[in-house]
Amino acid sequence: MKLVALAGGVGGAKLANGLAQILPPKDLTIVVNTGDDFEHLGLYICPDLDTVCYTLAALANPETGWGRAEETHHALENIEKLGGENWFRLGDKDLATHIERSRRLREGQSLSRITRDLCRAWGVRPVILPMSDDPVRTIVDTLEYGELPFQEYFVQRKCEPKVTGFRFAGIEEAKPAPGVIEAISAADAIVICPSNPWVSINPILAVLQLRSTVHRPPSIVAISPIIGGQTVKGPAAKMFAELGIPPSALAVAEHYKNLLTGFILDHVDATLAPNVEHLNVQTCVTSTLMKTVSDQRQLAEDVLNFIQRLI
Ligand code: FO1
Repeated sequence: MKLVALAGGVGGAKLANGLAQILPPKDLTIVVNTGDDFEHLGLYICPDLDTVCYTLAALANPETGWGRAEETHHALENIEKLGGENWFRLGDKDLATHIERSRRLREGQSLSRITRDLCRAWGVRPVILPMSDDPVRTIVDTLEYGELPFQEYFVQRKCEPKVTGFRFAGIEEAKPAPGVIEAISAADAIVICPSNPWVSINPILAVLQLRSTVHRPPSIVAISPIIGGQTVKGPAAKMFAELGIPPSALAVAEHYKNLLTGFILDHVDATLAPNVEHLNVQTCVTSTLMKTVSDQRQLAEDVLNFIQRLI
């Protein structure tokens, strides 16, 4: 079975890693959000791409889910001593990625090609593609400060401002990266990973424009990032609430309802399954919490079995 997984952030990376444990590398393409990318300390940082790549390379920091394992912060500590910015925690090993990627981007190489080469160096075998080689920037509209660039909202202000909306600067001009539409056209299904629907998946969907760019979109299955009304990590539930939508797995299914063939929700939310089915979306109830690599693999197996039943 050929799959395309849409991912961003730690939850997406975990399920992508589970899928990578099961599927042959040639059958898995992971398309990653780049709306979180930004320039910082003169470097081009791609947090979601790096989180997915590090996770699949078994290099990710197990406590945070982002950044590198066994990391040190000597460079950042010294930047701080010089009066530089230290709010975005860039470790020494991680900095090597940003320095090398920034150098190659300045030479005119594309983000997708650089990502391919970095993955090769890290021994990552499934294809990992940025959603686009063109710059897209997520801007969070907030009650207190108006529009904030994503990382200023997320890291610097710790997701505390109240969200009133989102904008993806550059989205009109952004084309899907080379290989993305081809992978989707050849896929049996698209898996929308349990990533933040507003800021991780919406930018990818906005770039893909599935209905107009893909002749016959494959089955689409989403996994709820909201369990029992709460997100495992990150501000997705807070965002739903601030936008006036009670956060729940049902709210996630409604968010994607025009796209979905199937929806996977946790046992905790089993009572919501009939409401999701009323949206004309088939459901699968299972354990969606991924605390260990074996949980990632188990959820990936459940996703694949569910898709087999749908296609
Ligand atoms: N998240 C934080 O909450 N604080 C940080 O200092 C931080 C640094 C960081 C460095 C590199 C990287 O690849 C990711 C990093 N993240 C940090 C995570 C990241 O900003 C967010 O998880 C994503 O953008 C949201 O998916």
